[in-house]
Amino acid sequence: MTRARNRRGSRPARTANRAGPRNDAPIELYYWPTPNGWKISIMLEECGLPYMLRPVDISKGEQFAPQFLAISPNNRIPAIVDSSGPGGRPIAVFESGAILQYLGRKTGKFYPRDERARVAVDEWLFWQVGGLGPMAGQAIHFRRYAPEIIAYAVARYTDEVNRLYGVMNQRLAKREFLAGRYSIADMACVGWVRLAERQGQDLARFPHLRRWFETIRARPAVKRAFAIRIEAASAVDMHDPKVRAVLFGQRAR
Ligand SMILES: N[C@@H](CCC(=O)N[C@@H](CS)C(=O)NCC(=O)O)C(=O)O
Repeated sequence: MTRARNRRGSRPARTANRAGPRNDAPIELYYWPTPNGWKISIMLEECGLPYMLRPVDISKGEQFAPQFLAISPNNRIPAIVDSSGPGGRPIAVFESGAILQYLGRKTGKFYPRDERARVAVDEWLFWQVGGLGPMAGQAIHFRRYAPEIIAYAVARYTDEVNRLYGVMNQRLAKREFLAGRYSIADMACVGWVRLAERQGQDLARFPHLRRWFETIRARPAVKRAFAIRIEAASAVDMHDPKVRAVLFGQRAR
């Protein structure tokens, strides 16, 4: 893994209080600037939680490093390590949806406690991790990275993402945010909508979705999360055979 970077500046490492020592150590975010990575940087910024970036250069295969696999056995970012986990002991969490729910429970923010409201957030969160993310990912793959243009695959994934954008657009016609109030479900989706063009989608055709996107993009925390630059990521060439060999054609190890 590449050099860690302190995102939120330094804070007093520990503050004693009557309940005993409090651990203010930053949450470690194993990160690469992609729609799945952004979900968690957005949530950490929104919650004002101190965190430290641990960039994982997925173009170089750092996601297969044994230290990373111990945290994220699916060799995917994002993952977090929270040294002040349940019972005051460290916890590692992988899968973006699980991380968002964990941080929502930990902070009591953007993940309502009321059961009806929570079910609505869970519905849209699972809709994203099981639908929008994988379909948009495939659309981008077949439109930009496949070694040959396979018309059927391009149409299939572009159409499916189009359908999913339509579902969001309709939902947002009557609500400000996907689950009513701004929540982790919106944070899960916004990074994918940010890349609409790469998925062959035109936001002008989805006015409610566009309004939602502009509203979220204007939030200071989201601006900060989207502004994080990882130089090595900007330099990745997806046509480089070495990068392609790492990212594509992965099989069981
Ligand atoms: N279901 C996972 C998906 C995560 C994912 O696909 N991460 C990508 C970056 S967006 C990754 O780490 N790719 C590394 C690889 O393909 O080896 C989640 O929601 O956390």
